[in-house]
Amino acid sequence: MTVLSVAASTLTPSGLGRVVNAGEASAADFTAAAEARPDWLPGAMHAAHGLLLVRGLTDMANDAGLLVRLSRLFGTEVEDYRTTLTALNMVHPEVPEVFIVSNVPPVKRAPPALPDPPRTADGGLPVQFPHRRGWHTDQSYRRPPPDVSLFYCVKPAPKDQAQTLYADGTAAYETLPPDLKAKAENLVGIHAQPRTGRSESDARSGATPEPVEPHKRPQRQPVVRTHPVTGQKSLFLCEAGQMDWIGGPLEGMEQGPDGEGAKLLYALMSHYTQPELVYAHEWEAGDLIIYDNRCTIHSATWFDADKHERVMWRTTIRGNPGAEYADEAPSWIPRAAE
Ligand SMILES: O=C(O)CCC(=O)C(=O)O
Ligand SMILES: [Fe+2]
Repeated sequence: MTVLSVAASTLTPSGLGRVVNAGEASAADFTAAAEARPDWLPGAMHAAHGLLLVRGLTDMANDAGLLVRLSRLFGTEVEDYRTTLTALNMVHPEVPEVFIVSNVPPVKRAPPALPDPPRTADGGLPVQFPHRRGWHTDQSYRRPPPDVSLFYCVKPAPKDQAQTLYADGTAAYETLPPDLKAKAENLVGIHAQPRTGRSESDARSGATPEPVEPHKRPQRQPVVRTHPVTGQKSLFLCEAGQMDWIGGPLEGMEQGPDGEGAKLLYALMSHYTQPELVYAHEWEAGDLIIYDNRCTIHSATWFDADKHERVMWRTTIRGNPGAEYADEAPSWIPRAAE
């Protein structure tokens, strides 16, 4: 029998992340054990500020359907990427709920650039914004945004490359200095889909923004979200890559990359990603990370994509975004009249 248990210690001193012990269980047995106690994994995730690590599920790589079964424990709707205008070369050919993050064809996604300089002054991996870029919560340019993502390692890059970094939004909110907390409290972020003409370089080019189809338009999101299950408040923000640099990034504040809105966003992001709040995961084949997009952010790191192949599978799950989004139609699905 597979016994599910979770480590006592957290992955950051701030309380983010716990390791789930899968023992010697096969991926199928682990999945069946989790399904037999459907509240257990979600409960463990909530108790760890929205992050769980399961190691050793190597044989899940032979059955992507198991990742979808585990995903269903975290919400009613596991995204079917064939129905969400996702480029099909990034979708698993047999299991369309699985999005593939890889430098291998047909996906051919390039890793992010190395930070400048590549290491911190004491030789460590840079994690804090703005030294580290790319921090985001998945699909924050959609309303409602997804609740949870599962991220599974089929083929890792070598150690010391292609880590994924996770930051603790709950602790980030709790530890905000009073002046920043007061400013953040009722703030609204404006999030934009990449490659819709709203990026920082688009804003700096001075070109007139192209009209965006309604289902690709920027979306408003509260900067402080109250988690619908735990009731805890957390920061909900991305840095440059998923914000609207033409009409935002923060509603009601001076717009554009040099405005007062950008300054406040960057102060909040730098606080959010301080090393005490960040867990850097070195991937091994068979690792699964479950992360709650409502209360964490993450960032990919560089690897040498000319020398190494990396293959990761991701699912995104919706169903409980909180009262803020009650009864909203999905913003990203074109409607008949459009
Ligand atoms: O490749 C990574 O480590 C992270 C990718 C990512 O952010 C995502 O797929 O949502
Ligand atoms: Fe992501």
